[in-house]
Amino acid sequence: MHVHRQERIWMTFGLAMLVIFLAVITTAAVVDGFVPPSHVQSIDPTKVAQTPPFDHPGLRKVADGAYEAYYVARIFSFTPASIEVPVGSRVTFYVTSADVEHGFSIPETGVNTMVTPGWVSQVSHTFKERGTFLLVCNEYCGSGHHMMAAKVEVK
Ligand SMILES: [Cu+2]
Repeated sequence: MHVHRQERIWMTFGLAMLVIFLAVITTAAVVDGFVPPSHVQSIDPTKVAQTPPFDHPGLRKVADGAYEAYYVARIFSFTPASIEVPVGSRVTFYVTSADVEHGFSIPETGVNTMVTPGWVSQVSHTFKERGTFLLVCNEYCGSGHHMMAAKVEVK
């Protein structure tokens, strides 16, 4: 079979690019410990209900004005469904999924992260205004996705 010289050049170029891209991705994965952004802690997604602190999700006070909130996302709800913090509180959210990919977003606050099974997402926010903040899933996760919400009460 005769392959035209220019065609051979472009096939070689394409193949070389493929090899370079695979080498870069493999190097990033192996050498740099490639993980999704902000997801530094891993968890067995099949054992979320038995893994502390996600076996008892909820709000923990760590200091005056500082809280940690542990959430489990699963189709189609967040646990806890509601938390209440004093105005001015800094809340660090730790979120994991017990099933599929979810989102974790509190509009108008900058709290917005993906929730990937096997990983613990972490995001912090200081609530400077009183009110009821809606917490929603913003990654389509199935037929009940639009009902997947919780709330943060700032009093
Ligand atoms: Cu969803």
